[in-house]
Amino acid sequence: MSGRLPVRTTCPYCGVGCGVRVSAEGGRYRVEGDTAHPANRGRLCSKGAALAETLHGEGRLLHPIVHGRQSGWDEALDTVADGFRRIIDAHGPEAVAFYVSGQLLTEDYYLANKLMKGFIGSANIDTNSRLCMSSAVAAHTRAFGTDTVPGCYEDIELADLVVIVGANSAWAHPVLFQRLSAAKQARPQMRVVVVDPRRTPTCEIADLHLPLRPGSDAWLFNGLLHHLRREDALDLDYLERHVEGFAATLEAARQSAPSIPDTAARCGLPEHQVAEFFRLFTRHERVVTLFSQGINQSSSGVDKGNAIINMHLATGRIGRPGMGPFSLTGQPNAMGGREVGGLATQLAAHMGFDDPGAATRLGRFWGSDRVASKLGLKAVELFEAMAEGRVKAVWIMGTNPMVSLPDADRMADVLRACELVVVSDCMVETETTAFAHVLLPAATWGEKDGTVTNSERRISRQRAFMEPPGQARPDWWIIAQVARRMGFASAFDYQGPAEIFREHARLSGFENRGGRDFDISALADLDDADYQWLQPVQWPVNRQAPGGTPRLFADGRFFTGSGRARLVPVTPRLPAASTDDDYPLLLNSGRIRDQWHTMTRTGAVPRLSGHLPEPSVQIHPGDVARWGLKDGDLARIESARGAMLARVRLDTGQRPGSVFVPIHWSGPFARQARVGALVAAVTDPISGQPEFKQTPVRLLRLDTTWQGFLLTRRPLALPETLYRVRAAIAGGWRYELADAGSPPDWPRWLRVLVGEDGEWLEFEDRGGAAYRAACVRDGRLEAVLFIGRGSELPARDWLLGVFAEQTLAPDLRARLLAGRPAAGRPDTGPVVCACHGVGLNTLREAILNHRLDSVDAVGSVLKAGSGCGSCRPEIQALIDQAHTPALQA
Ligand SMILES: Nc1nc2c(c(=O)[nH]1)N[C@H]1C(S)=C(S)[C@@H](COP(=O)(O)OP(=O)(O)OC[C@H]3O[C@@H](n4cnc5c(=O)[nH]c(N)nc54)[C@H](O)[C@@H]3O)O[C@H]1N2
Ligand SMILES: Nc1nc2c(c(=O)[nH]1)N[C@H]1C(S)=C(S)[C@@H](COP(=O)(O)OP(=O)(O)OC[C@H]3O[C@@H](n4cnc5c(=O)[nH]c(N)nc54)[C@H](O)[C@@H]3O)O[C@H]1N2
Ligand code: SF4
Ligand SMILES: [Mo]
Repeated sequence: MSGRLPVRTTCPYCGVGCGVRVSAEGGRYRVEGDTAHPANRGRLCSKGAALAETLHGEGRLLHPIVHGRQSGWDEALDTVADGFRRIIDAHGPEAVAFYVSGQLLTEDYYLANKLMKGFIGSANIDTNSRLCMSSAVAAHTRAFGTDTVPGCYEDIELADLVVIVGANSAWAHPVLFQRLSAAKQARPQMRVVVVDPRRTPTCEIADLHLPLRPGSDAWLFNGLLHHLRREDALDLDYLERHVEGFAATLEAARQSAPSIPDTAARCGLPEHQVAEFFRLFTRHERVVTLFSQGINQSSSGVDKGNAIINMHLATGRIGRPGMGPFSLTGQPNAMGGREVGGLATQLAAHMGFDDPGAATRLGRFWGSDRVASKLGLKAVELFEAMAEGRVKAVWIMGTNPMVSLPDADRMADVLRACELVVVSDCMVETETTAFAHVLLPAATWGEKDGTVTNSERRISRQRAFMEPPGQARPDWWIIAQVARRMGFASAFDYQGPAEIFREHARLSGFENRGGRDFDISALADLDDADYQWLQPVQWPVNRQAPGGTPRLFADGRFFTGSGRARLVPVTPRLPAASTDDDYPLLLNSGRIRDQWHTMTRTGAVPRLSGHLPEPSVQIHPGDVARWGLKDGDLARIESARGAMLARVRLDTGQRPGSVFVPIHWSGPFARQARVGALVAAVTDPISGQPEFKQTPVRLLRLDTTWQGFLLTRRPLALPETLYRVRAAIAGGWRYELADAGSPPDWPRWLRVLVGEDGEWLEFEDRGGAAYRAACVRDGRLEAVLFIGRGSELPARDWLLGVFAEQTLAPDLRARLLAGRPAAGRPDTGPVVCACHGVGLNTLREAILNHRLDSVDAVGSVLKAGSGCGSCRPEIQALIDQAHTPALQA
């Protein structure tokens, strides 16, 4: 444990950007919310609260690997530099590419962009932010002339109406959601509207939920704009002085959504809901509209973003406290990546390819005559170019495209066809590392120093507090080393991240006479100690605003040529593909509460894996019978592109006709569970962002001859089965298994896998269709296996509790193979509160028996909901159910 503790740093997960304080306690790391950080003021969600449990180092990539062999850094770096050099010499700079990530630190990102655009001379650097923020970036740029998020988190608390569109913030931006919930509790007159086809936990605080037809948002906002005009609720003075494009935009709105009934019909909503939303928006001046992937990830995502911004501009509700359009960023440094120009469509420091002087300005600053002056390939185009052999070398850093890109199955062929695939990652086993010719071990959170920028433009430090394991190195170092070996030594001669940050800050002010919003020139002269102690600050940070800037555009001046903001006429479009007889359901994909993306960090933490341990497909109860399915069945989901397997979960919150699947599972955790395999590579024509939320699919019951589950102390190399999911549990691992063939010889397999030792309790029925076994070793449960046809298998929760204990209580031994407690003994049910390990059954019982009517009342009896608070919406839903007799289970 290092002497650097305690340390203040920033959470590596979502774009809320919470400050955390890491200290040492009893030889272990302790992570808590930083009470001094303005983003979270001490709060953390379930993922942030479990960060200490991710510092175990398991599964880490510890040394470079070149063509499958362990190597030293020199050999690996030379292989990368020589490979890129050789391909550039033979085919030109457009034949190589970087594909990077909003999870890199700003300093890493700055160097990757500088190397590719500044010195290799191609703009073929794109990032997973293409899949995430690029529609919002393009919408901002069209409206404001720059990629600017105008407001700050405080605005969400100050607003009288918060509209949440295409965002499940309760799960995806939990601490921001908690801030909003607290503000609403303090000011009950505040109104919250959620616009989302499905009823999500975010709806727990909503006064109005609009479960609109998937993809129909632009009609809703166009309808609202037209309504505002009819109601005389536009700010004509503001429009006159600060906005252009007014007439055409209003005309497009009128044509597409001329009335409330028409809007309601287009959006598949009851008229009274649309009318109520329009009334709320008209009545409240202080409105913040939060939007995220339900808007961005669409083949018309840019237009939808502009339809939202249009309403704010037309009412002058921007740039002042408590109002504005607010694009929520996903990754911890999605915003920082945009600052350094990490997208193929931008240049560094918010310069653009449309500015004819930008490339030469960058050339002057960097001392290079090769700066890219034409757009590079956007993510989906980039991988297409690799498939066609136009791009022959790619360096992937901090992202897992084999899982997260659309048409994901095809990516295996694409990467196989590529001459040189370099991957920098901190983990050995991801679906992408499997394709690397050169694998470079990256340092990760806790081991590296730098900065990140959150959704409200706040730059915060990530600080190292432990040494990287093995030979892992920070990404900036790896990039600089490759650059030097490619012949750019003097431009990449950095001593550390502070020096890179100063250069980045200097560039933001370089020849910037107020024409570029991103300006942190006041930070250009920080010395190393200032950088070490840099306090969270919102850009711009310059001579006019040395303490940072919470809000932009208060003066009604924008960064367009005319200084006016632009309204953008929007003609709504449906998703690219619609359902038909073959594919009658619409697949929606997104996040769950306790997992982060492809699970490389969160997947190994038991208390984060208990909430939703398996890939699932959520479906409305009214839809299942049609497909011959019931709750708990295994299903095969098929689209025209690919297929996946998942457990069926009934959910009355689903819009009939659509299903929801989480994005998180991939090879290391589950067989055939990547939802990306089903999604077609259809993108927005402007932003290039894929349409991840609307894919026509069909659902089939997975025919199995047997199903089962296994609890073990270690991960095991199990026999191949059709369905296999691994989840971290207290004290070991849980596997869910199923297959269509004859069952393996489990009694034998189990002994091979866990060893013969110990006491074996076994039960096998005559036909071999059922087998149950438990191995007790040194007084502790070593393994438990249950195999059967499916439905007769017990719920896993009680056994999980028994497995978690260090010693097996003697009276439980007799119950083991029954898999459930003796009558009258507690069975807590699946975990809802991850902090205090409180299960669903316990909560339901307590709510009924003690007549608990608030989340706080539940907290005072069970502690549930009193930790990080991420489960509070779910507890509220249970309370609501208990008080609505028809819904009681
Ligand atoms: N727990 C957790 N949190 C995360 C992440 C994570 O992996 N795990 N990832 C982070 C990242 S990178 C991102 S980008 C953010 C994403 O944050 P969010 O965008 O909030 O999350 P998603 O679950 O992708 O999708 C948001 C919602 O869009 C809805 N939606 C689908 N189609 C439509 C539509 O046509 N119209 C409307 N209005 N809504 C629609 C979905 O039903 C879903 O509830 O989360 C960040 N936070
Ligand atoms: N179907 C569907 N697909 C989606 C989405 C969706 O909603 N639906 N959402 C999209 C969105 S918004 C996003 S942001 C993407 C996310 O998708 P990805 O970016 O592919 O997912 P991650 O698992 O976050 O990948 C990060 C990788 O970086 C590694 N890593 C962690 N720290 C470091 C580090 O410091 N340095 C380096 N070099 N590596 C590191 C991790 O081990 C991991 O392998 O998925 C997109 N794909
Ligand atoms: S809300 Fe949770 S995941 Fe997001 S930054 Fe804060 S603690 Fe991390
Ligand atoms: Mo994202």
